[in-house]
Amino acid sequence: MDFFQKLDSFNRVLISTHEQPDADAIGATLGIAWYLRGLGKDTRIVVTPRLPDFLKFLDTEKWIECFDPNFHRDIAAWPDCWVLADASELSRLGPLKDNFLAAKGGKGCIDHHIIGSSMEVFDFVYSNPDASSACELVLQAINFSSGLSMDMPLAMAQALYAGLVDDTGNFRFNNTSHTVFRMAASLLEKGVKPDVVYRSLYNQGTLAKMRLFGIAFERMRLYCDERLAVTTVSLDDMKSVGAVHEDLEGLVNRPMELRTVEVSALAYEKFNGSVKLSTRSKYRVDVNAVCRLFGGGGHRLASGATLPGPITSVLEAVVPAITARIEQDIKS
Ligand SMILES: [Mn+2]
Repeated sequence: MDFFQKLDSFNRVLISTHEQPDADAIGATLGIAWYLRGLGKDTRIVVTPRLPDFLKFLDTEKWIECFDPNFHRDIAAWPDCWVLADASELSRLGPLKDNFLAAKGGKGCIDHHIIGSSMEVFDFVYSNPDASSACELVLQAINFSSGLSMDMPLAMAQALYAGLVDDTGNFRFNNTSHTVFRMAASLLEKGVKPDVVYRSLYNQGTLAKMRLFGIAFERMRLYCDERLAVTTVSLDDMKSVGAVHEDLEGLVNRPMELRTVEVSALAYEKFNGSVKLSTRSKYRVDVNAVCRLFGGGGHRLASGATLPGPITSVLEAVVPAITARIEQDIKS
């Protein structure tokens, strides 16, 4: 199925992604917008709650709108097609979900997460859980690997490159295929500077973020013969150092640096009183299976879920579930 062929019959395309967008989410929405605008289509990108500061360098044309319930009151009426990139599970849309459901036009999705429960709402789906990133899927959908001669603006190439970089953990995770490297090389030929993207994505931290990581590491606990690392962050923790939720980006990956750790779990409080659980696995343990028990999803080695608070009751449920999964998946 050709993703962009499906979009061909539409003229006003709205592009959205999951809540708290990361580099892949933003890169993919921008990549799609650049491509469709090149075809003369009208596009808008709406994200929630906002475009993180460290990703603003990707939005060179300032296309990205932050969802505002008042300003975007009639957003559902605007598109003749609404596309989700890097998300297919509607619960991950946050406050955009109701508008998405209310929209009358076509609905599509391009995503590399393990397919969730809400697929019947889409008219067309371009999905492959083996792809490293939504940006890889966008590049595949525009036939980029065979389209070196394609005229691609630098800003589009840079946005898609940022998604490849971030979702492969800087080309280190097991989703780093030869296809990813070929695509990355082709994007460099369009003028992308890897050091510029690297500095923009990873060297934009604040003292508040580093202090927050300090609090989290200080409190980190190991379970299950030190194979499970659990970190927690409360709203009070964030307040005490002046940090915000986007400062949590990257935290869940850090305990993976410990030799014995197979799974890292981070639980943090959201403003609405619920707790977001974020999990990472080195390579043996299926953390997606665990997150699904709690209504979440994602990838085999990187998944998440949202549970009712407080954090202590989340840990009471989650730690035994992850421990059981570690014992099931690692037969020593
Ligand atoms: Mn992604």
